[in-house]
Amino acid sequence: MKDVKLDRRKLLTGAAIGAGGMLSGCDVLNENETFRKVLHSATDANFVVQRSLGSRMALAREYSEEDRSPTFRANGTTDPDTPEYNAMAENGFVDWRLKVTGMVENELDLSLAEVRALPQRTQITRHDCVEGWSAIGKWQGVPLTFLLDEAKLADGARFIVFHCADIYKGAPYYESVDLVDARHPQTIIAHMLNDEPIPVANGAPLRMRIERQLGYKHAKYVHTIEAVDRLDNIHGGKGGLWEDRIDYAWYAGI
Ligand SMILES: Nc1nc2c(c(=O)[nH]1)N[C@H]1C(S)=C(S)[C@@H](COP(=O)(O)O)O[C@H]1N2
Ligand SMILES: [Mo]
Repeated sequence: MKDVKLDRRKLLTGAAIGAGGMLSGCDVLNENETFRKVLHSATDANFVVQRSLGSRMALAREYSEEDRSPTFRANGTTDPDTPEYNAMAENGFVDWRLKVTGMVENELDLSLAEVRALPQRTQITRHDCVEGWSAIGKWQGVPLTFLLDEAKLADGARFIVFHCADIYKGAPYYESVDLVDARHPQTIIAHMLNDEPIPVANGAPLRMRIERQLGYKHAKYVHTIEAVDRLDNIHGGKGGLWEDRIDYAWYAGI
């Protein structure tokens, strides 16, 4: 039993390096009778391994073009409306910069054009807001894992923080995830929604898609991505604006 658990952990960890390989690995394991029994026997340790690596790396469902919502509802800040933001919006965001800073060996400072020229991923997914609405949209952007590799995470980096250009009722909006979600294949920094540049209401010019978590984790208006080893010294210390403000869960997995 113990050996099997260790094997599974090793497989999952190894496969996590190439996300595509991971899924086929899981599929193959699930077809294996012994493995199914082991999983269903669900000792605590097995459950933890399954939950922490297997299910967290699984892909969120992707939809077809016809499934898209006629309009993608906007929520929270729908226009940062600061002088700096308005000036950049008027200019089609040619002056927007995306910085990757903190615990990295190679800081990045990219223009929107440079972001658009990096490797891209497109996905049609469902956004679930904790307030009780959902919308399906098509997002295109750069996998966050690619940016983190370009920036070379320093040893000890544990969380990725997204800093946003809007002040929401008095505090700057921000969010954060651990490295599992940061490196999830569907975690992208998007610049397109439904084949158009993202509208201001939905986070122009760059917003996160964290597909395995609830809507408030998907930071809009992102200007800085920061790698850190702790969250307790950032803003209210709980890893996000809503976490600080009204105790929303930091891990909002779906
Ligand atoms: N910068 C920023 N990001 C944000 C918010 C916000 O107010 N400011 N609201 C969050 C919430 S609660 C949701 S549901 C989604 C809404 O994204 P949408 O406006 O594209 O629907 O953005 C999230 N990201
Ligand atoms: Mo939300």
